[in-house]
Amino acid sequence: MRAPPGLHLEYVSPAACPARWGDVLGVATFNGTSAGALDGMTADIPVAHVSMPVLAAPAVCEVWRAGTPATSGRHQRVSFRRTADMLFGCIAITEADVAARTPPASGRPHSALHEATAQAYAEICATLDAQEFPHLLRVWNYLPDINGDADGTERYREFNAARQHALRASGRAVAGSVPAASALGAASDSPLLVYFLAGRTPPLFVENPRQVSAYHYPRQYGTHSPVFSRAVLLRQSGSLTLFVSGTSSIVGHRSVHAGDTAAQTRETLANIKALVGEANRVARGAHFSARELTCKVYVRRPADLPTVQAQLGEALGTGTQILYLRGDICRADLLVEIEATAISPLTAAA
Ligand code: 3EB
Repeated sequence: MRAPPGLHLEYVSPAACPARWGDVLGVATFNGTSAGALDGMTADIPVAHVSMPVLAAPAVCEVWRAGTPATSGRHQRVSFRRTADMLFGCIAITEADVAARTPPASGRPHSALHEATAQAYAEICATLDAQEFPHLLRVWNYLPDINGDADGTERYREFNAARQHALRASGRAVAGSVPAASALGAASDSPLLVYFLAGRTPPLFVENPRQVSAYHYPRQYGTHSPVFSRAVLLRQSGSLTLFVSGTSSIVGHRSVHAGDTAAQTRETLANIKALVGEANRVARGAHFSARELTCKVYVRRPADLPTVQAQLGEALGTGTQILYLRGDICRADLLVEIEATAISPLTAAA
């Protein structure tokens, strides 16, 4: 069996992981799938171990394939694998290690999370510069205890400040031409984990007409806005890929439907549908439908799973691939967040 050309994404159980690894760019595992379970098989393929329980299914692997043979490499602490036009990378940094290396006695100016985030982004940007992949397309950020407190500031805000500083220091945009992203809370003893996809040609950046751009959020959400686009569209190798950022029950810049999981899920789906409509409007040849999205759904309270599932079933039907995870959302009043990917072949005419 040959993989079709172009980027490919699937969620599979570790046991069903493919025997054929040549065109696999990278893997993310959930549910604390032991490092060992994949080790023998994955050889030098980057694996991002996300410390987040899978809901309603056993352990799951998120597998990104390129459709053409890939080669692996390492730059500082970034493990990566690439083809001629796509690069997958991941980096994990333990805050305790950062703190141990820079004891407070030496006048550490920032929290360990700030330091870990700055280092992760500096090393990611250095990797992309060295490999000549200038365009960060999609980034997944998992940080422990995201709603907790770091020296008097919410840890997510601390992360935002460090991410923005590091991107600017590496000469990158902090608004407008910025990657799609997700930022979620993982288990409290886990490292800061960042994995990403990068390309050689610029994508289209898509914003949601129902929402203020995250990089323009007012200061009530933190001194430094989150740096991400609502979605990114990539035209490459005969296909069109839509990366939808983590999306929540936010209208304008405000969280809506506090405490109401069903309503938050419906609002989130309305946001995703608006974004898909916007992508179809701005990209020649795009005919995406919400029903063909591959989704990752983060649920704060496991007991809310049936409520969330019912809303998704109603809105998306039964044909979509959906992975449910237990995770903390970056605003304390949000109960659910959904990210998505769609890959569609481009016809010659498009
Ligand atoms: C939001 O819309 C919800 O900080 O990278 C979604 C996607 C969210 C990405 C990020 C945060 C991020 O603001 C939170």
